Amino acid sequence: MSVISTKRDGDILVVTADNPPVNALSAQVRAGLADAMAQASTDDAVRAVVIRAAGRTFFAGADITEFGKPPMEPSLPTVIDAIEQCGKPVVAAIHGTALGGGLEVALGCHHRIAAASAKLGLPEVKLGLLPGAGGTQRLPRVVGVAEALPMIVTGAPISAAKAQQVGLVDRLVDDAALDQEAIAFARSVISDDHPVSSARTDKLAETPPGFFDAYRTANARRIKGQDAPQACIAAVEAATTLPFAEGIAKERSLFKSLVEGDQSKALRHVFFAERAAARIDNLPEGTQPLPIARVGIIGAGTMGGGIAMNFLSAGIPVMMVEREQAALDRGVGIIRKNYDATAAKGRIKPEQVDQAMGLLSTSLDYGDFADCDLVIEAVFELMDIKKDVFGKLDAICKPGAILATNTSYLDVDEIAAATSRPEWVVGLHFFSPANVMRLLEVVRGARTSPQVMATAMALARRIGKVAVVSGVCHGFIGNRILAARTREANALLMEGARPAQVDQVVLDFGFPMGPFQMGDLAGLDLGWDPEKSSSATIREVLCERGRRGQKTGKGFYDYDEKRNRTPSPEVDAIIADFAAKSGKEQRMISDQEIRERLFYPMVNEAALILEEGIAQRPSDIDIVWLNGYGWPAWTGGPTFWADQVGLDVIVAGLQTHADRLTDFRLSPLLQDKAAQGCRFNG
Ligand code: T1G
Repeated sequence: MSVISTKRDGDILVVTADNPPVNALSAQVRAGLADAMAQASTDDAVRAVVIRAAGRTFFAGADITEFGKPPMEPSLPTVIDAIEQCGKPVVAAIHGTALGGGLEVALGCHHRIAAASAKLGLPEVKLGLLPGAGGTQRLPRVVGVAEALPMIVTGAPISAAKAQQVGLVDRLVDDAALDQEAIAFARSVISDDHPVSSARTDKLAETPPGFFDAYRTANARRIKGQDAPQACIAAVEAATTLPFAEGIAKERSLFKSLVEGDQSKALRHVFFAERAAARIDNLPEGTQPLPIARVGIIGAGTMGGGIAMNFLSAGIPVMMVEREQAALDRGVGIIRKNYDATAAKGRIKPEQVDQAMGLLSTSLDYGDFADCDLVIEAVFELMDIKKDVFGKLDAICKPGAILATNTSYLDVDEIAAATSRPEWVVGLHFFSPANVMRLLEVVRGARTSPQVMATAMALARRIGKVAVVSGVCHGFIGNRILAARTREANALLMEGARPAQVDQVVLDFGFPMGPFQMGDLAGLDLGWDPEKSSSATIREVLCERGRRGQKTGKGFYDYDEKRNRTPSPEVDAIIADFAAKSGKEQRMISDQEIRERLFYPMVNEAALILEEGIAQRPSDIDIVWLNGYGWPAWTGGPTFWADQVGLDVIVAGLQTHADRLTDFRLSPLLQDKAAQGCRFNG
């Protein structure tokens, strides 16, 4: 099967790419395109060219698997130059997702026809790169800098309609009519009077003065610490200051430095890790997911309502049950409010809100779960309550219904044992806010059947979640590693560090928040019982003093009416007093020690999780922390970052701090890998 084929349609040469699954621009595809353009240029009977793709999409970009390997000719820029300088009109027929190098190929064409459902984008920045085949120089000339820069710096695709509106696409057509419309369009632009020169229009003159500095300032926080967005801005700015050829040279040199850098290696790791996470190891051949047509949810609180929205937005009917009407009404109100807020931002249409809300049924009677294919409980995080709920569900739900718990810590096997159908019990650990956070831990009980696992993973994809399989342990993958960090953060306070210093180390690492800022945001009184509180921990003392977090205007920090946080002398005194009573000497602690004491135990916990078979592969742990806890993606996640630091360095650091670490057991797997000079990720 040839990845590039050509066919004459009268005086039009139709060039078709066929390189499943996404027509990535591999070396073979590039060579085929180059040959086709040579054929078009030299054959006088050819008056115009259409470039199209078979399968689900136009070229979805360069072949990411080629990065990091010796480059193979012809390069993509060379192929695109051949298209642009063909001397005859070349028309791109775009369907699916024209992304990265795929859109750059289309930009080298003289015209672009798009199916109405197509999307177009330059997502290279998400891989720690920039469009390296002319995109930073051609796109601004076609659509103007104001439209081009956000597309390149955010990597977000635009719809075909928006592409037409900004001049990126000449014509929108019905999906089914794309091929013939593209050929007809090509025929319509054939002209003897003016052979095609370069396709480039030039909207650069529209660039407002000071545009780039204003953009840098407005986006400083969002792109802090990341090489690719900064390079994207520099490349597009070069388009406005340099002749085309020099701008291309600037783009190439920036691309070269990015592709060889650690941040792009990390982000390419994340790209493949996210796809690997969807795979369930050792799934028996032929295991098929079950159809899920109706979902039941117990609990209309923050979690229950957020979970419900995932299914409603995916067009899956939901039956939501609460114990009291008031709680049910409140829950429905929150769902509607969330949808209305999203619609107000223009992210969904009002009719989509009505459509989603129309799929929601409510009841006070568990009996209404009888026809559900899946029921998810989001009740109070107490084992006795969970077991009681599952006992009831077991009696009510139809045979073959899946019973899922949203527990974030508890033993899924113990919950499953409360039913007569442990094979049908699974953990679906959503992260709050459940309608926003992409991560879903799919917790496989000892008895959970492969078909239930396959169904849960397929459903996760259907509702737009990034799902990771976890085994059963306290806290599964994410929260177990979080607990390791929290233990050390608290220990560091007792030894003399202050909340703001610890948080700043985590912020400097690239997280959006530090552990104590997170605690204040979530509320320090989560799980705190005033009746039983006995000043046993700093957190209890803070709660007893009314310092329960942002919601009370003070927690580890003091908050003003705009919720700006400032370190609190009262908290420092509480910590010092608590440490003194505990006989802990206070000392100055360096940021480096804080960094090692927070992150190295997390890596060790990741190794223990792998040893115990809780996670299927190291990169799954990265996906959990990237999508559930804000680990900066440009460092790849805990295991990829550990590989970059060196496992030997991490083991040595853990041994240095061993006598200060809390509840610590050095992972034999980590030790062995370090001793053998191995990495987590191959
Ligand atoms: N190269 C190689 N393989 C790719 C690929 C690519 N560009 N895109 C997808 N795949 C594989 C993917 O690993 C998976 O493999 C299968 O295809 C299906 O993908 C010079 C330098 C197109 C929106 O960043 O966003 O161009 O797991 O599961 O959910 O300036 O794939 O089945 O073995 O994601 O339907 C820029 C990346 C590259 C687009 C489809 N392009 N791809 O999503 O399927 S850099 C991108 C996607 C570049 C130029 C620069 C998505 C998709 P497997 P999938 P999907």
